[in-house]
Amino acid sequence: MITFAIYHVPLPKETVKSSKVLHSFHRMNFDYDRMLDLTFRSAILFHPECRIVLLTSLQHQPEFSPEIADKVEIFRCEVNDTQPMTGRMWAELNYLREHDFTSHVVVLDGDMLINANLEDVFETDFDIALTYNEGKTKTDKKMPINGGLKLVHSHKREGAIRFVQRVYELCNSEHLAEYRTWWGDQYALIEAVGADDFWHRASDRIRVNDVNVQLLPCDVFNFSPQKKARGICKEWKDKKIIHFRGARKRYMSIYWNLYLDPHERDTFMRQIKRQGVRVFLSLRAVLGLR
Ligand SMILES: [Mn+2]
Repeated sequence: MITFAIYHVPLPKETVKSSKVLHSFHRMNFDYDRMLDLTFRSAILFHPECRIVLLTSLQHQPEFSPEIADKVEIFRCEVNDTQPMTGRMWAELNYLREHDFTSHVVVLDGDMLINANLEDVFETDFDIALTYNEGKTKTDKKMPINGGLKLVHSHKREGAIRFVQRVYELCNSEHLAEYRTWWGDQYALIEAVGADDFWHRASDRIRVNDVNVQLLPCDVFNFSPQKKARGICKEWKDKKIIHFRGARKRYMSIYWNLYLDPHERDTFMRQIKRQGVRVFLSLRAVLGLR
């Protein structure tokens, strides 16, 4: 079983205005509630038994579509909404501390679509898995580990919590203070793993202070299509998770409508048919027909 947990707290206008990055996204007027809804629905599509949890502030009153409204669990904690990166790490840390660990936990961004079943990833015995990008861009060199996805193994409570606690502390430390609204978690992640250990690793399994960190390639597990519309003109069947980072957010809903919504409808029709057969069989039994 997997629990999918997403952090989302609406940002105060002043915080958006004061950050260059946030300002450039928010000008595009993305429908964050719709995106969040689709991330959860995509998780259910490939994991019908999963739990879905929204990590949010004490005040936020989220609204979900009828498809998932009854299923979403809300986890509240006190967060500083003017510092979204530290706020998120704080909420994730608190959630892991409270989680009963009867399931694995996938902590993910609300601009992602789950595009495959992820159970087999957990056959490897890691404490926490993170996705990396070894691209040649300056950003990839500085921040090779993406902040949008963390996978925590249900057998590995202590190690995962220790690691996330360390990332939170780094994120909140003075030398990263200027990145608390954006990038902070990614700087903290590579610092927690150790940049030297990362770039000189012998395999994708790194041991950090007794914590087993599994590295997974973004190309499969946290894939970002190219920014132009061409990026979604085909279905990415071989990608496990698709991340509509930055301006790609505008294509998330279109991708869902084109490729995942038909699956959701098929699943729904199958359920109705199965229930129909059950009703028919019980009627037949009641009436004593053969
Ligand atoms: Mn994202």
